[in-house]
Amino acid sequence: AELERTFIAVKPDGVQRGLISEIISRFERKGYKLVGIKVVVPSKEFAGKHYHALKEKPFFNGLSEFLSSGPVVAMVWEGEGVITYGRKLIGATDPQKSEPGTIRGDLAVVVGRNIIHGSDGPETAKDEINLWFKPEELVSFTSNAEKWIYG
Ligand code: YYY
Ligand code: MG
Repeated sequence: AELERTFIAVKPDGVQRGLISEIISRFERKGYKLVGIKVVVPSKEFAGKHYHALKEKPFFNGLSEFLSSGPVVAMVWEGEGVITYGRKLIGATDPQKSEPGTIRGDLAVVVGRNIIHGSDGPETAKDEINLWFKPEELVSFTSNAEKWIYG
């Protein structure tokens, strides 16, 4: 299996609502591998760095405030196609437009409280993983299930 990695975070609303295990299980059951995880309360400045691409948007300040309002579960998931397929598992940005069966479609109602973040491409995945994790906080291992997931 190819070493593609993406950054996934359960936002403060998902943590407060008790949805950490629900979100982890959707990635885990799919066959993706968890290679890094921690619980952090990001500062507003750090949240702004994470969302730097959106700094001109009218919702940027509220978004940075929200991400820094409580514990976030920061994760790195690995597997074939995990960046693109991870976004499919998550669903559209606005939960009103997310398909049923997706995380946001099943578990969220409004765009400002959409419970989960996922990197949107290879470059952002690399940048976000580097922003949130030190190299030594990530593991590399072969899971015994891989031969059954990938053949
Ligand atoms: O990658 P994704 O989270 O699906 O959406 P982005 O366009 O990157 O926006 C990041 C974040 O900003 C989104 O998850 C909710 C919030 N947001 C908002 O509050 N209002 C909008 N109109 C658009 C996005
Ligand atoms: Mg995004």
